[in-house]
Amino acid sequence: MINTAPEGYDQYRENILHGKIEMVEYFSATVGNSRKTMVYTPPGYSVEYTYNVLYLLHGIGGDEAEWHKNANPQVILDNLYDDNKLEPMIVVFPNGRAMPNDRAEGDLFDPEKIKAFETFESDLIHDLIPFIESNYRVRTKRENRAIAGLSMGGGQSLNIGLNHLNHFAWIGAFSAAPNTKAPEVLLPNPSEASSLLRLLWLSCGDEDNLKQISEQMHAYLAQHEVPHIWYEESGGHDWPVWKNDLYQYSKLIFQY
Ligand code: FER
Repeated sequence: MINTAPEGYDQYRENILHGKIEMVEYFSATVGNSRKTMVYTPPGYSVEYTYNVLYLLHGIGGDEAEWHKNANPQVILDNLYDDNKLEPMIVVFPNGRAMPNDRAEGDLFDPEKIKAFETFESDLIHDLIPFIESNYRVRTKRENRAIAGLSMGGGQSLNIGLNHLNHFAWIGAFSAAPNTKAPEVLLPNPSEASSLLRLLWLSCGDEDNLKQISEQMHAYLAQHEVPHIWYEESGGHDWPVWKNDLYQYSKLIFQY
């Protein structure tokens, strides 16, 4: 049983160590131009140490700044460190719409824009991860890499994560959207996936119209005995749910 995040979990604390969140750019051979991503480095970030990395993805209406603008993830994470509930990790907030104009403007359901959420798989694996690994002190084994996201980004996390279990051991989908591939496509070999996964997390608000996507995945996982967490919480397709998910999920990853 997962309890809702305690009161104050998302309130800025004055007298603690704080991490840093900043915008950086990397070159994407996949897209053919320079792309933006936000990167959070934890309190006390030091080149003396090596870090785990969580890639945290946005929804259909967002971009690399969506989490930062709506959820103050740096505050949630700083507080978790202060409470000794988090393994040190860098959190990368990419832009999951991998196309030359990746702004969240115009018709967000334009097929070209939806396709760009698929193209991101290549951008992440071939461009962004290598950039992070050559510019930050990070650990590079699969057990040191996690992927999670909300809605469209939740679908991406399942599609990309389960297709690259050699890259990711910790996978989380918050309110996964209909871009999520069919469970039997994502997990053709459930027992192999089970042995590689350290955490497979699904969550969704009970008032979310997209809940059946998560329920369908959960049913398949249960049927094939793939260990996972299915966390149905109160709420809709909205930030209070995703902030709570970040709080809950981030505590579970990189616990070896
Ligand atoms: C859809 C409904 C919702 C869909 C995507 C979404 C690709 C994404 C929602 C979000 O990211 O918040 O039919 O199809």
